Amino acid sequence: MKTRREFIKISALGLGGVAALSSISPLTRGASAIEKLLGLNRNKPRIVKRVPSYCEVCFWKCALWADVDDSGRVVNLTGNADDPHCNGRLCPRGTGGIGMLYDEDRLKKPLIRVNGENGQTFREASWEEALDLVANKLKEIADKYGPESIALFNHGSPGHHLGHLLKALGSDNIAAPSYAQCRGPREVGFEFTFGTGVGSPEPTDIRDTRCLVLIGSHIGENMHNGQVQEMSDAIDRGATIITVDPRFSTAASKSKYWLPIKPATDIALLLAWINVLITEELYDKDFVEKYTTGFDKLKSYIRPFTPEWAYGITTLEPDLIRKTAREMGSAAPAVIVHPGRHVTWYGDDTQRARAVAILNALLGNWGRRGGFYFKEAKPLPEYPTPEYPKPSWSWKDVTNDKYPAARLSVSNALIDASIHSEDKPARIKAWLVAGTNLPLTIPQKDTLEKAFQDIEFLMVLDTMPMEITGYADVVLPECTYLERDDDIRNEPHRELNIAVRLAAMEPMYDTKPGWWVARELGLRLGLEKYFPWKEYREVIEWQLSQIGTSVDEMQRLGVKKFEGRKTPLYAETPEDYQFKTPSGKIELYSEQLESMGFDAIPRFTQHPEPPEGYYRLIYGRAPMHTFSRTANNPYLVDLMKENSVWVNPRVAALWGLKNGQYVWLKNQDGVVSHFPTKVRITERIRWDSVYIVHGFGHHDKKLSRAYGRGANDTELITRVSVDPLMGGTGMRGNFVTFVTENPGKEVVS
Ligand SMILES: Nc1nc2c(c(=O)[nH]1)N[C@H]1C(S)=C(S)[C@@H](COP(=O)(O)OP(=O)(O)OC[C@H]3O[C@@H](n4cnc5c(=O)[nH]c(N)nc54)[C@H](O)[C@@H]3O)O[C@H]1N2
Ligand SMILES: Nc1nc2c(c(=O)[nH]1)N[C@H]1C(S)=C(S)[C@@H](COP(=O)(O)OP(=O)(O)OC[C@H]3O[C@@H](n4cnc5c(=O)[nH]c(N)nc54)[C@H](O)[C@@H]3O)O[C@H]1N2
Ligand code: SF4
Ligand SMILES: [Mo]
Repeated sequence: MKTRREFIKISALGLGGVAALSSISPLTRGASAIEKLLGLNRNKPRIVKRVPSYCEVCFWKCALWADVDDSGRVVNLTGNADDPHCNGRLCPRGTGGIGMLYDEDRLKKPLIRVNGENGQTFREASWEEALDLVANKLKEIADKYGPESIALFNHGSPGHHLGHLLKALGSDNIAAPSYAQCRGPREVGFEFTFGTGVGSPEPTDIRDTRCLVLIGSHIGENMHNGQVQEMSDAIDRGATIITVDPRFSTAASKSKYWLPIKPATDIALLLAWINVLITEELYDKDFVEKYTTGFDKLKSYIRPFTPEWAYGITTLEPDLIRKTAREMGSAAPAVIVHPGRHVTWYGDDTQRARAVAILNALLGNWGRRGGFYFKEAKPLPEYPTPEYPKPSWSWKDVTNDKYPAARLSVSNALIDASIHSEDKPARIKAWLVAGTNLPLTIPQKDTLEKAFQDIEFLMVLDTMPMEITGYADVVLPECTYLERDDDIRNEPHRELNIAVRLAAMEPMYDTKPGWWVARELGLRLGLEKYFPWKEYREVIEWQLSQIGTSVDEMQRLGVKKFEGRKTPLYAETPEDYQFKTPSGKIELYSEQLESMGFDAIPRFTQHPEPPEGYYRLIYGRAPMHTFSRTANNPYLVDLMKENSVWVNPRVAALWGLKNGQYVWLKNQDGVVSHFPTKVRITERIRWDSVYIVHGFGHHDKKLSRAYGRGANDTELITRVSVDPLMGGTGMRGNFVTFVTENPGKEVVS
């Protein structure tokens, strides 16, 4: 049924009940962007209470206070001074998070797909009707194909609630793009080396470091709050920053050394650095002796990989490679080679992360001040509910263990398992999607489209009419994070701490919290024993009582710190330290990988080069936006409304491009961006690459501020290099050229 799931532009509907922004926003119209951002209302509101929450604009989860005025509206957000994630300061996106609440384009009522005379549209529905429909569909599909045939794609807090529902139903086919499209390879690379992954927030002791090495990692544009603050403090204290990036990033501009590497060659640089550390005996000999295995094998393996060898590959001067390796060696152990975060680049990403891990190990910085500290989370008991039924299969079984080192579900494997072919019928039949805009998040649009056509049912829980909602059979409007209670944050950090998120105001429109949606569906599916509470506040209260606090106390504190770490922050008696690897040591040479048929030590392999007249498409972050989720935010749009394409002057001259001119980008497979983007001519990018900020080029017309603004990098990423170890989709092997005439593409999806 190829027409069963057309992309529906929600704009085709009269949504009704749309209050004008001026009547709902506490922020005076006409106020400047900064005034708006800071919540400086010209008619200063009277604050009557402040409610603790933590930010959902990105996954650093800064704890904050929501100021509520006498009419019950949130008017201002400020960082919680006791929070180790933000130290009392929100980033621009966090402050502008209030725009999520007052975005008049929000989803306001449940929507159900209907086949009408003029094709498919959505009609508004009551929650009762929409939930009944979802529950009936899930029941029908679970009865027919087993509950395992239902998958959940999620990112952020609603995922936990729907995950609980799905596990109670009997499926653990649950995936987030933060694994196979983001940090999965780094977790796996570090696990194979140190026995533990990196996790979030990264336990990098940046505030006390003497040397920070950033490989691609573009802190400063990547605005992960605590990290940015610590990096800025480290710079003030005179720390050396070394940035490896084909683009002169904000971080590069703060660096003593910028290494404008040829993209896709980082492993060669890492091997050369390892070579210098070993041949010049700059590594930490005691540390290596005590805690590592395989040093001798590494030493003989690394011999040919000199800076001169790497020069031919990376285009980086041998002298610069040596100098920077010496800087690291002399700062050790107060040195960090940052593990990065979005690391799904070229398909050999787990091995690149291994090379980063090996380099860190040689520098002896594990468990050392100014290196990596030992993070610890406050243990928090789960609210008691019955054990989940055991699923009879998961995505690993249907893919024949294709990605042997994947520890979490691989979203692209679940998508593949949703596609039907003659010889391989689809095993996944229905999707729940919560808090992830898959069409702008998952590369290879054609594959995703096939899955959209083949699945029998798609429910989306979102706050905005994003691209993903256009594919849904049922759209459920979640209220924003400021309008709901949610899970307690107990992420690891230097100090044990928790933060709460309590509803600061009543949900606007006919929107509901994720926990409520999960419970209502649970009740309809006969899973009431998994939801033995009425309000999520009861779960929070119970959990808090288990760790000696209460909602009352947390309402006053927002963040609570605890004594009683089980491990010291830094290694005190290193003799006793056991790594969680098979050998109990840091594995410089991985016999585990070797026995699985993979390289025991990372190897450099050449990746495809751009064809004549094409440039490598690289992408990243802008400080005032998060992925695609903020592109329509009324306050953040004032700071940046569209992306531009960074082009080297040599290339611009070759193509006769002018600064500010709009161009379309066309990739190696002939795919042209739906919308044009402005040319930004700058020496800050190598001639062989172009750069755009991810998250723009929205094609849902209901996004009144984001629609048609900028180019969408994801639609140009038609090729991926899949990491054979963990399934991560390397996305930087795509090449684009410029189209200066309007290709006049019909914008349908
Ligand atoms: N081309 C390309 N692809 C990428 C990346 C890239 O740089 N380029 N980056 C990758 C990385 S690192 C990551 S982590 C992922 C991120 O992937 P996603 O998390 O999918 O990113 P967003 O585009 O922000 O989509 C978030 C969705 O959640 C919705 N949302 C926001 N708040 C709430 C809420 O409170 N409740 C609910 N129910 N929904 C909410 C938003 O409206 C939006 O539809 O993307 C990956 N994919
Ligand atoms: N403002 C803001 N901050 C964010 C986010 C956001 O959406 N907005 N998202 C957060 C999330 S989930 C993540 S995962 C992180 C991602 O942020 P990071 O992990 O810091 O960075 P990446 O996205 O991997 O890489 C982007 C940088 O890599 C460079 N680059 C491209 N190709 C190569 C190459 O071959 N080699 C090298 N050495 N560099 C290369 C690009 O020029 C760019 O500067 O950001 C986080 N912080
Ligand atoms: S870093 Fe910014 S956007 Fe992310 S959680 Fe913190 S304040 Fe929010
Ligand atoms: Mo990410």
